[in-house]
Amino acid sequence: CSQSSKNEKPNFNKDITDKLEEMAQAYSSTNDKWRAFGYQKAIQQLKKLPKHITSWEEAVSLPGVGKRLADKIWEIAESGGLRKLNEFKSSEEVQVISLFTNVWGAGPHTSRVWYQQGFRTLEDLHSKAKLTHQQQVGLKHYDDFLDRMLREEAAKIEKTVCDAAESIQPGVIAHACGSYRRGKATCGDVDVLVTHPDGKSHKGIFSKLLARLKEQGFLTDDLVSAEENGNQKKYLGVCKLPGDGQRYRRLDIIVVPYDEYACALVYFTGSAHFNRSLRHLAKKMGMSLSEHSLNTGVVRKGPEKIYEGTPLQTPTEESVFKHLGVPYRPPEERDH
Ligand code: DCP
Ligand code: MG
Ligand code: MN
Repeated sequence: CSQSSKNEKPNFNKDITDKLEEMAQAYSSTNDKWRAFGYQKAIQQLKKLPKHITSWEEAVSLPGVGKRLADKIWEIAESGGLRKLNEFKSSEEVQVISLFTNVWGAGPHTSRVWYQQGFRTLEDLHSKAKLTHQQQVGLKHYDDFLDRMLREEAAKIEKTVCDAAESIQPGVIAHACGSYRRGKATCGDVDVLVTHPDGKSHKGIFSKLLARLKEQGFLTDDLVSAEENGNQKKYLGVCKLPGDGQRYRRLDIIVVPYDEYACALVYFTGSAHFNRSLRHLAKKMGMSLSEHSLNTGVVRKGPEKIYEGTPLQTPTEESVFKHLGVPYRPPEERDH
């Protein structure tokens, strides 16, 4: 869906901006927003240049680029590498903070605070850190949550949820979206989208479905037990298939009204990158796309929406693509 990238100018300094991008990434992972911001500004300047950087002086003359950043730009231009980046990536701080940000429910801010409090290992977090409920669950299942499951296992999880939903409300529609629907060989979690074609029976399903799955011992921990988003309800939790040697897996369940189904299906199928491209496209056409609807006649003033427009009829995914004036893309082709 990256039609817009065709119109983008070529980047003659990609070797440099790629490395600086990594630096910015590393700084934002340690929550050093100002440094990350400085790098981003330099990257923007470099991308605008009509040719590759040829001297240190040229680098330092760019707006927002000081002597130390110019040194780095010139080091990459000359040698192709950046020693500081390698040192930084192997530094204890970056290693520990990335260990901590992999705890579900801990972001870069919390991870940095833990580092500053002197914690260095998961055992330190377990015994000394003040953890939220989510972080406790995240820590307990640290290895399982980082492990991606095969799509065959995701299919079994999908079936467990679908069978329970069908037993509560016959005629229900329940499908795994996300990476599973995109046909990926492995999945980080399972995202089951639930609706009912009669337009009203979805309402009673959410809490009964969760209660049923807990009764079965299938759901083991809640991360977010009920998040209301307009007429949609979302559950984030943990499940485990019956039998020996099964691992704990992340499961998301989203219940939506039938008139929002197609937009929700597009959204939860993703990828996140593909969704951004579609939203960008909608915006260019004076529309706006969300997990709820595709609206037309949207009025924006700068980045702000001053009139949110009116929802178009979107009975199917195909209709969403059609309104946006792009050919239908099957889920397997929505990774970019
Ligand atoms: N999504 C999005 N923007 C985000 C997060 C999610 O548009 N910031 C949408 C697109 C995703 C879908 O929700 O495909 C499901 O989110 P997941 O985080 O479960 O991502 P995937 O299922 O695509 O990948 P994974 O296999 O890692 O779960
Ligand atoms: Mg997923
Ligand atoms: Mn998910």
